[in-house]
Amino acid sequence: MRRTFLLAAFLGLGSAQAALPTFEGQIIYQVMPDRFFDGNPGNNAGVDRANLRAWHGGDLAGLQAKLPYIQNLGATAVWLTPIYRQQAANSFDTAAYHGYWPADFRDVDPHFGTLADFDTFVKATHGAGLKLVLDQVVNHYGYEAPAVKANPEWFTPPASCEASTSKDVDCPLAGLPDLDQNRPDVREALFGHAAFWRARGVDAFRYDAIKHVPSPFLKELLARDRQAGTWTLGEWYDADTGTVADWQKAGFDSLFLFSLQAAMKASLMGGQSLSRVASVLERGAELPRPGEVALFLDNHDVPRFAQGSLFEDEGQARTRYALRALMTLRGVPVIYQGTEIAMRGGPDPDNRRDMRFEASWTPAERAVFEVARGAVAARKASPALSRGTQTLLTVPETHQDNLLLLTREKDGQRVLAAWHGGKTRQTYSLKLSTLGLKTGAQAVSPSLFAGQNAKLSVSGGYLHLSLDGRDAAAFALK
Ligand SMILES: [Ca+2]
Ligand SMILES: [Ca+2]
Repeated sequence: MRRTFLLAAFLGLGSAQAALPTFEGQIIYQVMPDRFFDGNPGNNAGVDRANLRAWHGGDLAGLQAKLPYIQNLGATAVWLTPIYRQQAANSFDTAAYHGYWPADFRDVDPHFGTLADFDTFVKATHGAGLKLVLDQVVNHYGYEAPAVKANPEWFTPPASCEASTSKDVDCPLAGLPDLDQNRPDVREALFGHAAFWRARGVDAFRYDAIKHVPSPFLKELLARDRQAGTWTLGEWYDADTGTVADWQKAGFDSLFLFSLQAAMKASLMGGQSLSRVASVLERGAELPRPGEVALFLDNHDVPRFAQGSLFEDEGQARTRYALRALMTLRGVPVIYQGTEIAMRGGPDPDNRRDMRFEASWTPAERAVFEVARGAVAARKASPALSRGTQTLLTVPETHQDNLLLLTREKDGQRVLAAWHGGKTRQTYSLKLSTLGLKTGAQAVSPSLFAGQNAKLSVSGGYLHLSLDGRDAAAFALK
């Protein structure tokens, strides 16, 4: 930061030209702490692991104990779903284990530990070389939070919701007590929450449910984050490229690209044409900062990726394919705990089953993990894959259902990524001029991903590509 400033000053640019916060090159691992690892049975009040709607006992101590696991996978950052103090009561027979029913935005829920435990955890995370992304709720309190009765004036009155022309913003989300950000005291409190966690060493915020929060407030919040160097990632459920682009222009560093998640699920898991994915990637030029956009296969709000196949082995095979494919794309990959072993599960709360670690894995789950680890390592080892520009190649129409090709380029290094959605191994011979690809003749090149039988060669103006069924590969291009 200081160096950037000095360089800017030297160039006479002034501090306003300081670099924007960036996560390009990072790989985020998403953790739901209650469902990750129990490091302290002493804080397990009300825990019932047989009930998916109850607390399960995972905590900050457990997460800290498992940082080596996250490092071993190769992730460089951890995103925690909210760890705030939650409402004590259940709502709809569900406990607040997920963290989205806050009662105190400046405290840690006792199920997760204490503020002191959080500070220790931040030190450990940074000591392990990982960045920390904290989930921030700015739209609502929990249904049963004491503040709802103590300070009813903080919340949007029912009449405002009825009269509103922006019902998404001014009406309660799932009936949750909706904060009125038009009030200066509410705004100041929310700015203060961000400052509170920033001061404890958090590197980035994931802002929950931004579709339901007024834009003028969000913009001011984001301006403060940017000023402080905090990277921001917004969750606009179902966002497509246009929504992500709009919000990057409005001050978010990143949003989750839900349209790509839906396309990857339909194509790579569901067996639909890869042209669905291509049609999302074709819009990449609309994004002001494509390298920052968060890319994911699943999360805690959608059914598990592997659940897209009825059969466990197919779910695992297609998850291996999708994890490799994800690591070839421009953006910031986010891996939800358990996706690296193709955990199954339907909609909430079934997509929040307890994480299982090495000792309880089947050989097939271990194989998925090794593919994930290998693909992450290959991405990190390649500047082109981590931070390169991305160009979608024009695949001949006869192959568009089963083949997707793109190049990534950085500092003169180029990588060709190939996704093959066919059921069996196939060799493609494609005319370079048709693909719009300029490359010199070269010898056979193996994939950058370890343990994969994929080959690329170029001869006589043709690209020859050989890939196993449902697999994605990445080749260094000369
Ligand atoms: Ca515990
Ligand atoms: Ca709202």
